[in-house]
Amino acid sequence: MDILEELEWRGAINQQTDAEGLKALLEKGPISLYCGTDPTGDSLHVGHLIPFIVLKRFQLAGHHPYILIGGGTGAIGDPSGRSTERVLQTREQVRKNEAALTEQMIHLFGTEDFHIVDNYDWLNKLSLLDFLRNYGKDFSVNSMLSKEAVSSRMANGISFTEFSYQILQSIDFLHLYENNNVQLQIGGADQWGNLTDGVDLIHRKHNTANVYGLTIPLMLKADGTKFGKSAGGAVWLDPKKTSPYEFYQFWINQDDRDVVKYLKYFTFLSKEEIEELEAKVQEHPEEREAQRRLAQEVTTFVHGEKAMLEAEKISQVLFNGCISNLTADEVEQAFEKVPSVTITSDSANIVDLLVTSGIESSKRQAREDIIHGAITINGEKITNITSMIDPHTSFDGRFVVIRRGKKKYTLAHVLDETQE
Ligand code: 545
Repeated sequence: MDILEELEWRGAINQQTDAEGLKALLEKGPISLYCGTDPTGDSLHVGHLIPFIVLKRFQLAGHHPYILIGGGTGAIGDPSGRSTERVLQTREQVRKNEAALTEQMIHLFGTEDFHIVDNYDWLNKLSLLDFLRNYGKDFSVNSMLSKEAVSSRMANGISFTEFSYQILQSIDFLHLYENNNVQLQIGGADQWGNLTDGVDLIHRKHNTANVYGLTIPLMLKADGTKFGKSAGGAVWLDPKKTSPYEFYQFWINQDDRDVVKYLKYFTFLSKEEIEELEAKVQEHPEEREAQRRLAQEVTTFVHGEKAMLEAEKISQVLFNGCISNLTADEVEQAFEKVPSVTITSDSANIVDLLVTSGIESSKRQAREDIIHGAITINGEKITNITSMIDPHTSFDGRFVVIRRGKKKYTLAHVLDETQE
């Protein structure tokens, strides 16, 4: 399979400006291609990841990827896929987000044969008169109005600023074509209008240029809900926003109806491996091997193998209850989403601890639960109401994990006296 056949098989092609032309170009050898992202936030989420995985596939096939971080366009705001006008970001905000995204990209792509460019470098130098004379003349307002991103905003309104966005993204493609011989731009389906504009602009400036656009379908879920959301909101690539454990859980919990589609989209497993997993979904869906493989692969790609193994260990430990096997950092990740309380580091009687931390409403209730074996501290059942709990002895003295009943966890953060 060549790269286009592979993308086709993976379901990763939505529209192309000239499928035959691109095929012929790729047959001749490696090309340079790009995908852009605007620093409108400080992290990508799993939805944004899609075209960058395709970019990575091109890289693995020997092509030269460019990632454009839109320091210039991010200061304007792409109307594509949005029903309302954006609030302008400050230059400082854009810069901060840019630094965070750049770090994320380096992490995903490595440092070899991969380039990051910032369109602020050239867009910022463009004077208004040059913009209108050199580029504005190549755009017809009529055709700009017909673009989905603009026409869909006719009722709500769109500023001249956002209306001009498509010209800026086209100037980028032209710039990268002229300076870096970039011949292909890829993006999500919402970027189609911007991509075709760029191709048209390049053709106006260079009649015989071989340049192409390719979009990737937006991901849909079998149950009709939006892809990329978990109970806590978007699933981010930044481990501070979505822990690797939570990230892993997002993938392992995918539906049987979606899992093969996601293996094709989000992993670098071969056709043979994915077909084998597909057969397993049919024959032994209860084993959830395809989901486990999906979670392992994507978590390793985004967070590295060590974080993936940690996420697996946490999942296992929470399943079998042996939490004493966790390190303090793992405890922090595992119980990030459960209610938490703060306790002092003094040794305390179990009944007092449960009441002062608010886990039990009264001492009588606490005693009853202890006697009935419903209370577990750090994975150990406590049945004696006179037991003393010493926070220094568990998880580097940072946490005490309290469980009431089968599943109700509370994470007690131990006050660090050295910081008071
Ligand atoms: C700017 C200048 C260029 C080429 C592209 C751009 C960016 C493009 C755009 N892309 C989206 C985006 O989202 C914000 C990410 C927040 C961290 O707006 N005009 O920047 C998304 N993109 C990835 C996919 C997308 C797209 O980053 O293309 O379709 C989402 O899947 O919406 O010269």
